[in-house]
Amino acid sequence: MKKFMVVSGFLGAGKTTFMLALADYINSNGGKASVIVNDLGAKNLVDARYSEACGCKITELAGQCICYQTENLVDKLRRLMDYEHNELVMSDIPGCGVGALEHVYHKLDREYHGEFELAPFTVVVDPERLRTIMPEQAVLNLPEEIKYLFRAQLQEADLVLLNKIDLLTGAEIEGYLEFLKSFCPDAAVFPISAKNKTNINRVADYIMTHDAQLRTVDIGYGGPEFVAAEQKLSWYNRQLYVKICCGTFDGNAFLGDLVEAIGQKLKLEHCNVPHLKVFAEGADGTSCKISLLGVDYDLQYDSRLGQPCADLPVIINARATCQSQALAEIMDEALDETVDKYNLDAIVFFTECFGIMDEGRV
Ligand SMILES: Nc1nc2c(ncn2[C@@H]2O[C@H](COP(=O)(O)OP(=O)(O)O)[C@@H](O)[C@H]2O)c(=O)[nH]1
Ligand SMILES: [Mg+2]
Repeated sequence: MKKFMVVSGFLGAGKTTFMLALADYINSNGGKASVIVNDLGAKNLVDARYSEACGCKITELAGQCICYQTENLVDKLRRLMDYEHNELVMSDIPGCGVGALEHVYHKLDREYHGEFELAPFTVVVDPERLRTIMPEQAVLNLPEEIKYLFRAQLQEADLVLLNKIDLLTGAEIEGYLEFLKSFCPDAAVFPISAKNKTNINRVADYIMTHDAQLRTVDIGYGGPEFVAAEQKLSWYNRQLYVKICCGTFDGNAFLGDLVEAIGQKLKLEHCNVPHLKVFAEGADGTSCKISLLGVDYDLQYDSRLGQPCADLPVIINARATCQSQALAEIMDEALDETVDKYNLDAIVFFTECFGIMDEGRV
């Protein structure tokens, strides 16, 4: 069997955490599964480095969305399936992405018919963001236009995973499931916690025993609602190196303060950052990964450095609702201030900042 699965879902919904949990479950139970990490921008993005730090052997597919690099995707799938004998290969798409049902599944079905078995098209959902399209119409600090993405992503799903149930009560879970079943009548719906690995076994069984439905869904791809939503988002990727002239510094605290400073500055400018990720690997092989899912939330440490550092290579990825120019300025200011606070020198060796509609990246 050579199954391929796309994992979609909004920024910060838990796609990467879910793929790592599913691969770990399958690999620990006598199977073989592999993860492709897809995002926009140059290589060396946080998800890829963090996945490797978690012990997951991944394949990075950077630059553009997988929707627009089918030949590259197929090369990687052939290697992972024919030479490395994976029975399941999964790939996420950038968290603002929609259209992979047509541009990946239907395209593979048309142009490589029969070569790959397509597993259910899977969409990971963050309950907090889902509330904005539920009857209660929760107001989060996000542009209205973004709701198009939440709806369109769900419309494509064969399998919907209500994630982060560790943060919910039983009654809340029931309420979300009821909504999802009515909104996505053609999809199977499972509640999971990717972080705590709850129900990953049930999802694995479902994926390995079901195929994609290959429905034809009109999500208005490229239309005015699509353009309005995508235009709200900017992408920012930076790699830098910080070092202290003598002694050591607390790398976990430094990175936390850097994320706080970025979040506060964005908030002052009435902007938001649906997903800000920072990653740094220390000399002892331990790493610090921080996620911030919006300026109104607390940052989360997904891992921490094990010892004080003399120097530290850092990767920052932000997916923000902010003009790219303003975002670049905020990033520079936040870095300068935090570096000063810890008496560090910083050498920035790579920065890219682009609006999501630039350069035809989506
Ligand atoms: N509480 C909780 N947090 C989660 C869960 N899954 C993911 N997260 C956190 O949500 C943040 C974003 O997750 P990530 O997998 O990077 O999202 P992605 O952008 O969709 O790939 C990280 O801080 C994760 O630790 C979950 O099941 N429960
Ligand atoms: Mg991710």
